[in-house]
Amino acid sequence: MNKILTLCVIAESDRILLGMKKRGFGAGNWNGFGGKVGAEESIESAAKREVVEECGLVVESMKSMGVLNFTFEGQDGVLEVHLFLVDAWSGDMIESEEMKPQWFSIDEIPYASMWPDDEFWLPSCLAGKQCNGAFHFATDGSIARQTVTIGE
Ligand code: 6OG
Repeated sequence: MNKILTLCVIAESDRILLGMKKRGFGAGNWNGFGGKVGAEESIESAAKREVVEECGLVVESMKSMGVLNFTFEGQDGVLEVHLFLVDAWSGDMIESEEMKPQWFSIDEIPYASMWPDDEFWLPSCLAGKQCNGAFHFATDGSIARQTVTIGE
């Protein structure tokens, strides 16, 4: 069964907000904010809901940046992750049960503590380029195969 998820990258010209995932899938990694799209909601409203739930910020403006498909050796199904770049928000940042948010300089993105696919698309996403791709993960968590297409 395919699962549809969202991933929001919250960024200004020189810094990016990442969250340390405290529990569940990807715990111990810094990542953008997002999660599963509910049966009754649009992908965009799920993306905004996940951001406010996970770090307290209200998305005021975001741009659709592409879709990343993830598959895992020995597991059925595809994680279809819809990517958004958030460039305007309001509200106060909070730590949630799921995520501890922290700003990082664009020059000091902690790729060593992030999903290994991020380095292949995040710089382009931050530069405003569309990112579409597919990553197949081996059982040891490394990337076995990948295709990434970077647009304008
Ligand atoms: P929950 O299942 O906890 O949301 N996600 C990934 N993000 C990156 N960068 N790489 C991956 O490689 C990912 N797999 C999932 C989607 C999980 C959150 O983590 C993202 C969601 O934002 C495998 O609700």
